[in-house]
Amino acid sequence: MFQRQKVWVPDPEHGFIMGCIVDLGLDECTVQAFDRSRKPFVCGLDRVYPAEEDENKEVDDNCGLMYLNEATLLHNIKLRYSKDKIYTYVANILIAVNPYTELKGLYSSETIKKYKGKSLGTMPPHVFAIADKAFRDMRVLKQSQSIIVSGESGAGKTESTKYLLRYMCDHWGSSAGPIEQKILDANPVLEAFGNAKTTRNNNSSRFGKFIEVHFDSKHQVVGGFISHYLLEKSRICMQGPEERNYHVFYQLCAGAPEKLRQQLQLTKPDDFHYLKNGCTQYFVSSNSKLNSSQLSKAHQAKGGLRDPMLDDCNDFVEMDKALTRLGLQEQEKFSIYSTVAAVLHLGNISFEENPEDTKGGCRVCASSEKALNLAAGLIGADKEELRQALISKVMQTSRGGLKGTVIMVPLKVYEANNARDALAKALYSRLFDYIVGRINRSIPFKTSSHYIGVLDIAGFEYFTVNSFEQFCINYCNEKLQQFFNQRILKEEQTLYEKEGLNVKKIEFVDNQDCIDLIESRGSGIFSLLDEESKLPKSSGAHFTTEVHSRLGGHFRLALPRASKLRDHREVRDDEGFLVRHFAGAVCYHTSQFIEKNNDALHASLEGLVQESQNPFIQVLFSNASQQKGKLTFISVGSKFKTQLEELMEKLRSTGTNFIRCIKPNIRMVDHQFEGGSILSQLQCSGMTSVLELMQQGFPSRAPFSELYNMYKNYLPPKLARLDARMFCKALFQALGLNENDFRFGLTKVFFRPGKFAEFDEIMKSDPENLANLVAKVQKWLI
Ligand code: AOV
Ligand code: MG
Repeated sequence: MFQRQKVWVPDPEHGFIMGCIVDLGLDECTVQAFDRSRKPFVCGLDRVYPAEEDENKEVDDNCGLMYLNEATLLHNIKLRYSKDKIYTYVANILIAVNPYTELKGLYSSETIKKYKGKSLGTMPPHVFAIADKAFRDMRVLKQSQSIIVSGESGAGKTESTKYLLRYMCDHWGSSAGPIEQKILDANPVLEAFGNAKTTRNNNSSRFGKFIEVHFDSKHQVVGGFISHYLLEKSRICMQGPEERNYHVFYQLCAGAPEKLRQQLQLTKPDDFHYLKNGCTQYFVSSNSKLNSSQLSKAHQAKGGLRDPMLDDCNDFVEMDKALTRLGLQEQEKFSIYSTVAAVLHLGNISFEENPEDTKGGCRVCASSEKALNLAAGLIGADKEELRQALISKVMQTSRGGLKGTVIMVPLKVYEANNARDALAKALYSRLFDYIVGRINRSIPFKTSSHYIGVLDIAGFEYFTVNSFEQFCINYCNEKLQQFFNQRILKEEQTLYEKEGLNVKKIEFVDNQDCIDLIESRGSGIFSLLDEESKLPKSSGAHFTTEVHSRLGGHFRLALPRASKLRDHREVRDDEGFLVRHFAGAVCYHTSQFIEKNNDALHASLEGLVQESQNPFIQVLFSNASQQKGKLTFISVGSKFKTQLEELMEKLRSTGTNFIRCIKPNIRMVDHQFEGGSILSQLQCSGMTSVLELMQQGFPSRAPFSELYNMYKNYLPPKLARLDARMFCKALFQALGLNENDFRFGLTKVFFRPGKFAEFDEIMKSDPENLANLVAKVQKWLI
């Protein structure tokens, strides 16, 4: 750093702003922003970054910048975004900024054709380029590949995933074949059942997925396989303000044929308790066959919340067609829709205190008899049995370790509400499992040589209040981050080896300690939670105390004592704990951890669904964790841990590609770049730590041909006639550059941080200097 140097300094709103150093201290400096309305200010040198000389220069790959740091990265993305170039590389990692508008031709069949068979970097950055790289690597290296798509809610993961799949299932720009079509058809179905409108994204995926496309030895698509993770269950019974339940509920109400709606007794969303807690709009295209009152209702929904992508009526038709193409017969579809309707009718059963019950039990409200009847009919249970299972539970007394008599314990109103919601959640989540399984059965493969897997899973999350869901997703992101670091590092090192550079090993901060804190068998947070659940009187407060007393002192764990919630409410110690994740510290509220970790039904309800007269419901619950009357408790956390381990195993065995999606603004509008939030997304996705990691090696790199073209006009024609590699060698030799600052690879020159810029400066400095230089080069050549 030097006086008058052009630099980037941190700014909460824009991420960074440009200025120049007016006073330089030992570890601080004073900067005058170019925006003269700001007064000069002091800034720590560790947060000040050198800026590129030409501030309008943008590059496809950030590694082509002279200074590679988080500020120049952010600026490059911004410049490109303003020109509708939403994709940018950092080496092989693709950064994708959500344009929130259709960009003409960006995903057309012609574009697909252009990317087929081209190596990365020869065409402008694109998701298609990543898909093609994965495909070529699979063929050449004979190894399965994975593409990890990450980013926060609304960043564009699911859309990117769809484009990747379309590219892979595309026959060189022509239409998809029958298996490919089925793989593509999985999507509208998964979105209907697993996506919902949230305040962050009108079509938010409320589950994670890993979609494998399998290829035979001739590299033809032969089938697929989908794994899914952590469907959000709380949404089935309750949604936040302005949010909706899963799309399928509204699709059925809006788009199902009249006969089906009558059979299932489906009316408008406002009639259902499970749909009216959030926003009840449903979206209908004007050419649908609804009666006039429904239509006018639907059109009222056309306000600011209406999303052009959401059309419940049309989406039902598309989803239904997709199910048919996937091979589902009318009967099977009917069973699926009936289960969805069963959930809705269940939700309409309410309870009240039973004055006749001396033990404080409850009864079904008289006004809910119809709903009880409908729900029982749809799940194939006797109405009275369903009533009993909802308002009481069977328990076995035990004395001195001996099993005693079976007794019926009446439930209080709130307990009956919980039991009803638990049944609704179990029905819906089992239905979701069934649908994924059913899709998999329709895209089977007998032989598969290799596959390309695409992972679409939520990124690191921190909200005002963070609960079990955030804990699980952030745990997953710790694992993925570790994997990312290991892979990127390995890639850098492989590249150095391939290019014949002799570089010492790069070190990075491993987050294994954080992973251990969460997942260690016996002593990790998940284990403590499972232990707590098995106690006769478990409680969130006791669990929290256990976490602090057994794990206190761990570097990554802290009391949330000092922290205040954003609503300025103090958090008490027993309310939770704080974990220092790689992307920042998150305070978790533990009050609902125990319930959310346990998705088992109580014995009477479990018995009810197992003995259902409806064969479809029986199938849904056939693999329940019940062994001869004994419930084996498999917690949500431990199930996720196992699933995640399987996923990591798969990822480790594949070649990997990363796509980091970025949400440009929270208003979900086009052409608005909120620098501060984008910078924080880059930090959370581990991009800035990649830059740090690269700083230890040779982050800036330029192919010989590029350097040649950049500088040939500065030198006399005689020198400019040399071949590119020779030209560069001569130049570097003559300049007497320090060997430690750069390396010659086979195809590129690699620079240590900042050294590319120094070199550039020498080249463009005064003519006298250059004349000396030319003389030196000529001497060296002789
Ligand atoms: P997400 O998958 O990352 O969020 P989506 O892929 O659903 O986000 O994208 C959110 C919305 O942004 C989409 O519905 C589109 O309207 C728009 N969008 C995204 N990518 C593009 C693109 N390439 N071109 C045009 N519009 C786009 V979440 O599932 O909520 O974590 O849970
Ligand atoms: Mg999504």
